[in-house]
Amino acid sequence: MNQYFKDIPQIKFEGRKTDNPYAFRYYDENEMIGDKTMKEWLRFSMAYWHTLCGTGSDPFGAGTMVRPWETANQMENAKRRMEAGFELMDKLGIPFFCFHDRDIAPEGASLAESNKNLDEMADYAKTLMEQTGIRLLWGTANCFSNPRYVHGAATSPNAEVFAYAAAQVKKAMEVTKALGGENYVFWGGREGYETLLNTDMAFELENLARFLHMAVDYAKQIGFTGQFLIEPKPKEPAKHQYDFDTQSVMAFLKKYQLQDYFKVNIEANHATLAGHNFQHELHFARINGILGSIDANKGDSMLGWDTDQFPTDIYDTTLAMYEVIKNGGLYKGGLNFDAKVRRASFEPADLVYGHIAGMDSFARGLKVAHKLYTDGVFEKFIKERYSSYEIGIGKDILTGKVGFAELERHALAQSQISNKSGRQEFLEQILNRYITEVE
Ligand code: XUL
Ligand code: CO
Repeated sequence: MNQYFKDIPQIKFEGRKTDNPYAFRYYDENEMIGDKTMKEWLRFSMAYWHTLCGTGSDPFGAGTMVRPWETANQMENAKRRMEAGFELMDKLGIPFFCFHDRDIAPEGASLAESNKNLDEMADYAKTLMEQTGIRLLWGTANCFSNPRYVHGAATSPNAEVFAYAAAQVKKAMEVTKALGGENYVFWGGREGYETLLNTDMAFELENLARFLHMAVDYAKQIGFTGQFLIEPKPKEPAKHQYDFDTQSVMAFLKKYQLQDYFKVNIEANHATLAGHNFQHELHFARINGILGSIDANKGDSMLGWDTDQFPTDIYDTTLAMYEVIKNGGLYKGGLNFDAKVRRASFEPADLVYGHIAGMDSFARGLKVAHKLYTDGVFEKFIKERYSSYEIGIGKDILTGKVGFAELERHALAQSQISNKSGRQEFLEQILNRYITEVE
């Protein structure tokens, strides 16, 4: 495949000393890190929407992206885009991709025509997947761009919209299954609200649960065994999004008996919009057994919206991979670059640089995190920090031997409590040392 990125060579691992901008300095897909190769740990994926459909337009100006494969005829354009996408993934050695139904095929004048376009493009994707060995990490339905979704999809007050969204998700699930997708994602694009003056929140949440139960039923019906994922995001496009963060998604799943069927797809920039950091969201998901997959990107601490930048912050990638390692890997999930090159990075080569930067940042993060983990740096400290629960009154609390009355007796008998330092700065210094020194 060498049609649209003719100037770009196959990107290979060349190590830290290389000056070649078209090479990996850290990502060596075959390098063993513990019991898995880098490729197995990281399971990189290209996000079809940003990389192939992004134009660079913003509220102040038109698109800037130079994409030599774009052409006027819609279906022809969809095919050329797809070829460009597979060529790019192939050259970068990216093993997976993710898409929305409307990314790969244009919406038609009717639902039937949209479905027909989607089938045609899914067939073409299958051919290119067979040719390259590239696989589908997840599929999803875009139930937010078309104006019909102005008030939401499953949470729209209009039952006709609920029905249309169901039909769209049904089809997207079928296509995901046909392409061997390992997961299916629900990002609640317009599932939220602007004002309670016109919103029945209780009813909307029930409808969202109804919709997701229907999806679970349909997956069983067609034998789709991929993992269902909800992607939390606190705001944008709606002021209040129902899937605010992992903790609220979990409460929702439990309340509506959906917890056995869904995990979360955590996006770094969504975590920061929710006032958390990336590691917090991953950690919370992991300790609750619902860490499914990752949308790998980063935000900008100066900007309050979803900037979807390529992830290049080694602190973030290290601490994210620390959680992935503690999770035993991502299983069916992967690291999907839900990231777009900046408006001013408009050449096709920038797509290559963006992905190389993201892949190397995560590869580096993986190496550092694995060393931190195997050296037990934080584990040992944390264990010691809670060691008062291993003996005496702490042990009695854990074994249920004592209640308030016994604890009051114990507290009254103590003359002084002594605490130990949390040593945050000391630990941050150790993290710095690992980030800069690990080979
Ligand atoms: C939006 C977002 C989506 C989902 C898939 O912020 O992240 O692209 O990842 O619908
Ligand atoms: Co995302």
